[in-house]
Amino acid sequence: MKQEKILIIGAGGQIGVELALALRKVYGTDNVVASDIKAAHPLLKDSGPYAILNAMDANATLELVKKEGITQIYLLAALLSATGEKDPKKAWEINMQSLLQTLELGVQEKLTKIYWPSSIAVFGRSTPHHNTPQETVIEPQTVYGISKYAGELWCQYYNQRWGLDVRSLRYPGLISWKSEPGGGTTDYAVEIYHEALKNKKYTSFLSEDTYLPMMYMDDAIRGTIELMEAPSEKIKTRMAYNLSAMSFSPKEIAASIQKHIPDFTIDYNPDFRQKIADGWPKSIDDSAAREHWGWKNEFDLDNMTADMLLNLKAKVGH
Ligand code: VAH
Repeated sequence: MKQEKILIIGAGGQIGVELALALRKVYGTDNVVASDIKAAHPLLKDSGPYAILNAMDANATLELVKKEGITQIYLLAALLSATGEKDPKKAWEINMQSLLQTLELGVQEKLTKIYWPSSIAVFGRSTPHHNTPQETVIEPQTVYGISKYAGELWCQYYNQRWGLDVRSLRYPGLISWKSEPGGGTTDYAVEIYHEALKNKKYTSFLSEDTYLPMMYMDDAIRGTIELMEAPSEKIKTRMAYNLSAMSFSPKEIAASIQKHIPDFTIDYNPDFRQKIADGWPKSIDDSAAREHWGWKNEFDLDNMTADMLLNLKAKVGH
Protein backbone atom coordinates (compact mmCIF):
# COMPACT_ATOMS: atom_id res chain seq x y z
CA MET A 1 0.00 0.00 0.00
CA LYS A 2 1.36 3.46 -0.96
CA GLN A 3 2.75 5.45 1.98
CA GLU A 4 0.29 8.21 2.91
CA LYS A 5 1.75 11.70 2.93
CA ILE A 6 -0.29 14.43 4.56
CA LEU A 7 -0.36 18.19 3.99
CA ILE A 8 -1.91 20.28 6.76
CA ILE A 9 -3.00 23.71 5.50
CA GLY A 10 -3.45 26.14 8.39
CA ALA A 11 -1.15 24.20 10.76
CA GLY A 12 -0.53 27.32 12.82
CA GLY A 13 -4.03 27.52 14.29
CA GLN A 14 -5.48 26.09 17.50
CA ILE A 15 -6.40 22.75 15.89
CA GLY A 16 -3.62 22.68 13.29
CA VAL A 17 -0.71 22.71 15.73
CA GLU A 18 -2.07 19.78 17.72
CA LEU A 19 -3.20 17.86 14.66
CA ALA A 20 0.28 18.17 13.12
CA LEU A 21 1.91 16.83 16.29
CA ALA A 22 -0.60 13.97 16.57
CA LEU A 23 -0.51 12.97 12.89
CA ARG A 24 3.30 12.90 12.97
CA LYS A 25 3.09 10.33 15.77
CA VAL A 26 0.78 8.16 13.64
CA TYR A 27 2.29 8.56 10.16
CA GLY A 28 5.89 9.52 10.93
CA THR A 29 7.28 13.02 11.10
CA ASP A 30 8.54 13.13 7.52
CA ASN A 31 5.11 12.07 6.19
CA VAL A 32 3.29 15.11 7.57
CA VAL A 33 4.03 18.48 5.96
CA ALA A 34 2.74 21.34 8.10
CA SER A 35 2.02 24.65 6.38
CA ASP A 36 0.62 28.04 7.20
CA ILE A 37 0.67 31.58 5.84
CA LYS A 38 2.94 32.56 8.72
CA ALA A 39 6.20 31.16 10.14
CA ALA A 40 6.07 27.89 12.07
CA HIS A 41 4.39 27.87 15.49
CA PRO A 42 7.06 27.32 18.21
CA LEU A 43 5.81 23.74 18.76
CA LEU A 44 6.25 22.98 15.04
CA LYS A 45 9.53 24.82 14.51
CA ASP A 46 12.37 22.36 13.81
CA SER A 47 9.96 19.46 14.42
CA GLY A 48 9.36 18.28 10.85
CA PRO A 49 8.67 19.42 7.27
CA TYR A 50 7.17 22.92 7.15
CA ALA A 51 6.16 25.22 4.29
CA ILE A 52 4.91 28.80 4.13
CA LEU A 53 1.67 28.49 2.16
CA ASN A 54 -1.29 30.80 1.58
CA ALA A 55 -4.43 28.62 1.55
CA MET A 56 -5.87 30.94 -1.11
CA ASP A 57 -2.99 30.27 -3.54
CA ALA A 58 -4.16 27.30 -5.63
CA ASN A 59 -1.01 27.21 -7.78
CA ALA A 60 1.35 27.18 -4.82
CA THR A 61 -0.73 24.47 -3.15
CA LEU A 62 -0.70 22.31 -6.30
CA GLU A 63 3.06 22.79 -6.62
CA LEU A 64 3.62 21.72 -3.00
CA VAL A 65 1.30 18.69 -3.39
CA LYS A 66 3.24 17.53 -6.47
CA LYS A 67 6.68 18.30 -5.01
CA GLU A 68 5.97 16.43 -1.76
CA GLY A 69 3.88 13.61 -3.24
CA ILE A 70 0.95 14.51 -0.97
CA THR A 71 -1.89 11.93 -0.76
CA GLN A 72 -4.12 13.60 1.87
CA ILE A 73 -4.94 17.20 2.78
CA TYR A 74 -6.26 18.48 6.11
CA LEU A 75 -7.57 21.99 5.39
CA LEU A 76 -7.88 23.95 8.63
CA ALA A 77 -7.40 27.53 7.46
CA ALA A 78 -10.50 29.64 8.24
CA LEU A 79 -11.73 32.80 9.90
CA LEU A 80 -13.77 31.84 12.97
CA SER A 81 -17.11 33.21 14.21
CA ALA A 82 -16.11 36.39 16.02
CA THR A 83 -13.42 37.44 13.56
CA GLY A 84 -15.70 36.61 10.65
CA GLU A 85 -18.39 38.97 11.87
CA LYS A 86 -15.88 41.84 11.76
CA ASP A 87 -15.16 41.24 8.04
CA PRO A 88 -17.94 39.04 6.55
CA LYS A 89 -16.79 39.22 2.93
CA LYS A 90 -13.21 38.28 3.81
CA ALA A 91 -14.44 35.39 5.97
CA TRP A 92 -16.66 34.06 3.19
CA GLU A 93 -13.86 34.40 0.62
CA ILE A 94 -11.17 32.69 2.70
CA ASN A 95 -13.38 29.94 4.09
CA MET A 96 -15.00 29.05 0.76
CA GLN A 97 -12.25 29.65 -1.83
CA SER A 98 -9.71 27.64 0.13
CA LEU A 99 -12.16 24.73 0.39
CA LEU A 100 -13.29 24.76 -3.25
CA GLN A 101 -9.67 24.88 -4.43
CA THR A 102 -8.77 21.96 -2.18
CA LEU A 103 -11.75 19.84 -3.29
CA GLU A 104 -10.91 20.49 -6.95
CA LEU A 105 -7.26 19.65 -6.35
CA GLY A 106 -8.34 16.48 -4.55
CA VAL A 107 -10.16 15.26 -7.66
CA GLN A 108 -7.45 16.38 -10.10
CA GLU A 109 -4.58 14.83 -8.12
CA LYS A 110 -6.62 11.79 -7.01
CA LEU A 111 -5.95 12.41 -3.31
CA THR A 112 -6.97 9.49 -1.11
CA LYS A 113 -8.65 11.64 1.57
CA ILE A 114 -9.45 15.22 2.53
CA TYR A 115 -10.39 16.52 5.97
CA TRP A 116 -12.22 19.79 6.45
CA PRO A 117 -13.64 20.94 9.83
CA SER A 118 -17.17 22.19 10.24
CA SER A 119 -18.68 23.51 13.45
CA ILE A 120 -21.80 23.57 15.60
CA ALA A 121 -21.89 27.17 14.34
CA VAL A 122 -23.89 25.84 11.34
CA PHE A 123 -26.90 25.70 13.69
CA GLY A 124 -28.97 28.82 14.37
CA ARG A 125 -31.96 30.08 16.36
CA SER A 126 -34.47 27.95 14.41
CA THR A 127 -32.59 24.73 15.31
CA PRO A 128 -33.68 22.75 18.43
CA HIS A 129 -31.16 24.01 21.00
CA HIS A 130 -31.12 20.94 23.25
CA ASN A 131 -29.61 17.68 22.04
CA THR A 132 -29.41 19.16 18.54
CA PRO A 133 -29.89 16.31 16.03
CA GLN A 134 -27.49 15.32 13.25
CA GLU A 135 -30.21 16.17 10.69
CA THR A 136 -32.40 19.15 11.53
CA VAL A 137 -33.31 22.69 10.53
CA ILE A 138 -30.02 24.44 9.73
CA GLU A 139 -30.08 28.24 9.38
CA PRO A 140 -26.69 29.63 10.45
CA GLN A 141 -26.65 33.24 11.61
CA THR A 142 -22.93 34.05 11.27
CA VAL A 143 -20.84 34.21 8.10
CA TYR A 144 -18.62 31.57 9.67
CA GLY A 145 -21.65 29.29 10.14
CA ILE A 146 -22.95 30.03 6.63
CA SER A 147 -19.53 29.19 5.16
CA LYS A 148 -19.32 25.99 7.17
CA TYR A 149 -22.76 24.79 6.11
CA ALA A 150 -22.16 25.71 2.48
CA GLY A 151 -18.83 23.93 2.74
CA GLU A 152 -20.48 20.78 4.08
CA LEU A 153 -22.79 20.78 1.05
CA TRP A 154 -19.80 21.17 -1.29
CA CYS A 155 -18.02 18.27 0.43
CA GLN A 156 -21.10 16.09 -0.04
CA TYR A 157 -21.34 17.20 -3.72
CA TYR A 158 -17.70 16.36 -4.47
CA ASN A 159 -18.16 12.95 -2.86
CA GLN A 160 -21.36 12.16 -4.73
CA ARG A 161 -20.23 13.60 -8.08
CA TRP A 162 -16.57 12.50 -8.19
CA GLY A 163 -16.25 10.00 -5.33
CA LEU A 164 -13.83 12.21 -3.37
CA ASP A 165 -13.31 10.76 0.11
CA VAL A 166 -13.79 14.01 2.04
CA ARG A 167 -14.75 13.86 5.72
CA SER A 168 -15.83 16.48 8.25
CA LEU A 169 -16.81 17.08 11.88
CA ARG A 170 -18.98 19.77 13.48
CA TYR A 171 -16.61 20.68 16.31
CA PRO A 172 -18.00 22.27 19.47
CA GLY A 173 -15.90 24.86 21.30
CA LEU A 174 -12.38 23.44 21.72
CA ILE A 175 -10.20 23.93 24.78
CA SER A 176 -6.44 23.48 24.55
CA TRP A 177 -3.25 24.40 26.37
CA LYS A 178 -0.60 23.64 23.73
CA SER A 179 -2.02 25.99 21.11
CA GLU A 180 -3.86 29.30 21.32
CA PRO A 181 -7.45 29.83 20.08
CA GLY A 182 -8.03 32.62 17.59
CA GLY A 183 -11.16 34.68 17.01
CA GLY A 184 -13.79 32.32 18.34
CA THR A 185 -16.84 32.89 20.50
CA THR A 186 -15.84 29.95 22.72
CA ASP A 187 -12.34 31.32 23.36
CA TYR A 188 -13.41 32.43 26.85
CA ALA A 189 -13.14 28.78 27.92
CA VAL A 190 -9.40 28.86 27.20
CA GLU A 191 -8.68 32.41 28.40
CA ILE A 192 -10.27 31.66 31.79
CA TYR A 193 -7.62 29.06 32.67
CA HIS A 194 -4.74 31.40 31.80
CA GLU A 195 -6.31 34.26 33.79
CA ALA A 196 -7.10 32.00 36.75
CA LEU A 197 -3.43 31.05 37.04
CA LYS A 198 -2.07 34.52 36.29
CA ASN A 199 -4.53 36.82 38.11
CA LYS A 200 -6.98 34.56 39.99
CA LYS A 201 -9.81 36.45 38.29
CA TYR A 202 -11.49 36.59 34.90
CA THR A 203 -14.08 38.78 33.21
CA SER A 204 -16.18 36.61 30.90
CA PHE A 205 -17.45 38.07 27.62
CA LEU A 206 -20.38 35.65 27.80
CA SER A 207 -23.05 35.78 30.52
CA GLU A 208 -22.88 33.31 33.41
CA ASP A 209 -25.57 30.90 32.17
CA THR A 210 -24.49 30.73 28.52
CA TYR A 211 -24.43 26.98 27.92
CA LEU A 212 -22.38 25.83 24.92
CA PRO A 213 -21.20 22.43 23.66
CA MET A 214 -17.49 22.04 24.40
CA MET A 215 -14.65 19.52 24.06
CA TYR A 216 -11.09 19.08 25.23
CA MET A 217 -8.59 19.26 22.36
CA ASP A 218 -7.20 15.80 23.16
CA ASP A 219 -10.63 14.34 22.44
CA ALA A 220 -11.08 16.45 19.29
CA ILE A 221 -7.74 15.38 17.84
CA ARG A 222 -8.30 11.69 18.63
CA GLY A 223 -11.84 11.89 17.19
CA THR A 224 -10.55 13.51 14.00
CA ILE A 225 -7.93 10.81 13.43
CA GLU A 226 -10.44 8.05 14.26
CA LEU A 227 -12.88 9.53 11.72
CA MET A 228 -10.18 9.68 9.05
CA GLU A 229 -9.00 6.13 9.74
CA ALA A 230 -12.47 4.60 9.79
CA PRO A 231 -13.25 2.34 6.80
CA SER A 232 -15.08 4.39 4.15
CA GLU A 233 -18.17 2.18 4.37
CA LYS A 234 -18.66 3.28 7.98
CA ILE A 235 -18.94 6.94 6.96
CA LYS A 236 -22.67 7.38 6.36
CA THR A 237 -22.71 11.14 5.80
CA ARG A 238 -20.44 13.36 3.75
CA MET A 239 -21.89 16.42 5.41
CA ALA A 240 -20.19 16.80 8.81
CA TYR A 241 -20.77 14.60 11.84
CA ASN A 242 -22.07 16.22 15.03
CA LEU A 243 -19.41 15.75 17.69
CA SER A 244 -19.58 16.61 21.35
CA ALA A 245 -18.28 15.75 24.81
CA MET A 246 -19.91 18.11 27.30
CA SER A 247 -21.80 21.37 27.71
CA PHE A 248 -21.10 23.97 30.35
CA SER A 249 -21.58 27.63 31.19
CA PRO A 250 -19.01 30.22 32.34
CA LYS A 251 -20.39 29.82 35.87
CA GLU A 252 -19.78 26.05 35.79
CA ILE A 253 -16.25 26.20 34.39
CA ALA A 254 -15.43 28.81 37.07
CA ALA A 255 -16.71 26.43 39.76
CA SER A 256 -14.56 23.66 38.30
CA ILE A 257 -11.49 25.92 38.50
CA GLN A 258 -12.33 26.96 42.07
CA LYS A 259 -11.90 23.31 43.14
CA HIS A 260 -8.18 23.89 42.39
CA ILE A 261 -7.91 27.66 42.98
CA PRO A 262 -10.44 28.42 45.75
CA ASP A 263 -9.96 32.18 45.64
CA PHE A 264 -10.49 32.45 41.88
CA THR A 265 -13.29 34.91 41.02
CA ILE A 266 -15.26 35.57 37.83
CA ASP A 267 -17.42 38.46 36.71
CA TYR A 268 -19.37 39.01 33.49
CA ASN A 269 -19.30 41.70 30.81
CA PRO A 270 -21.06 40.25 27.73
CA ASP A 271 -20.00 41.71 24.39
CA PHE A 272 -21.03 41.17 20.71
CA ARG A 273 -20.15 37.49 21.03
CA GLN A 274 -23.12 36.95 23.36
CA LYS A 275 -25.52 37.30 20.41
CA ILE A 276 -23.52 34.70 18.46
CA ALA A 277 -23.52 32.27 21.38
CA ASP A 278 -27.26 32.74 21.97
CA GLY A 279 -27.91 31.44 18.44
CA TRP A 280 -25.98 28.21 19.01
CA PRO A 281 -27.11 24.88 20.52
CA LYS A 282 -26.84 24.23 24.25
CA SER A 283 -26.11 20.53 23.69
CA ILE A 284 -25.50 18.22 20.74
CA ASP A 285 -26.74 14.73 19.81
CA ASP A 286 -23.62 13.00 18.45
CA SER A 287 -25.12 9.50 18.49
CA ALA A 288 -24.54 9.09 14.73
CA ALA A 289 -20.75 9.47 15.18
CA ARG A 290 -20.85 7.07 18.14
CA GLU A 291 -22.86 4.44 16.21
CA HIS A 292 -21.20 4.75 12.78
CA TRP A 293 -17.48 4.90 13.65
CA GLY A 294 -17.27 4.47 17.42
CA TRP A 295 -16.73 8.03 18.64
CA LYS A 296 -16.46 8.37 22.44
CA ASN A 297 -15.19 11.32 24.45
CA GLU A 298 -12.77 10.71 27.34
CA PHE A 299 -12.73 14.13 29.02
CA ASP A 300 -15.46 15.83 31.03
CA LEU A 301 -15.29 19.27 32.63
CA ASP A 302 -13.48 18.32 35.84
CA ASN A 303 -10.77 16.08 34.34
CA MET A 304 -10.26 18.67 31.58
CA THR A 305 -9.79 21.40 34.23
CA ALA A 306 -7.27 19.29 36.14
CA ASP A 307 -5.31 18.57 32.95
CA MET A 308 -5.44 22.18 31.71
CA LEU A 309 -4.20 23.66 34.99
CA LEU A 310 -1.47 21.03 35.40
CA ASN A 311 -0.10 21.62 31.89
CA LEU A 312 -0.49 25.40 31.87
CA LYS A 313 1.38 25.66 35.17
CA ALA A 314 4.25 23.63 33.65
CA LYS A 315 4.10 25.58 30.36
CA VAL A 316 3.98 29.13 31.71
CA GLY A 317 5.35 28.46 35.17
CA HIS A 318 2.52 30.10 37.13
C1 VAH B 1 -15.74 29.63 17.30
N1 VAH B 1 -14.20 28.02 18.28
O1 VAH B 1 -15.98 30.00 18.45
C2 VAH B 1 -15.09 28.24 17.14
C3 VAH B 1 -16.12 27.13 17.13
C4 VAH B 1 -18.28 26.20 18.02
C5 VAH B 1 -17.31 27.35 18.00
O2 VAH B 1 -16.49 26.79 15.83
O3 VAH B 1 -15.99 30.28 16.30
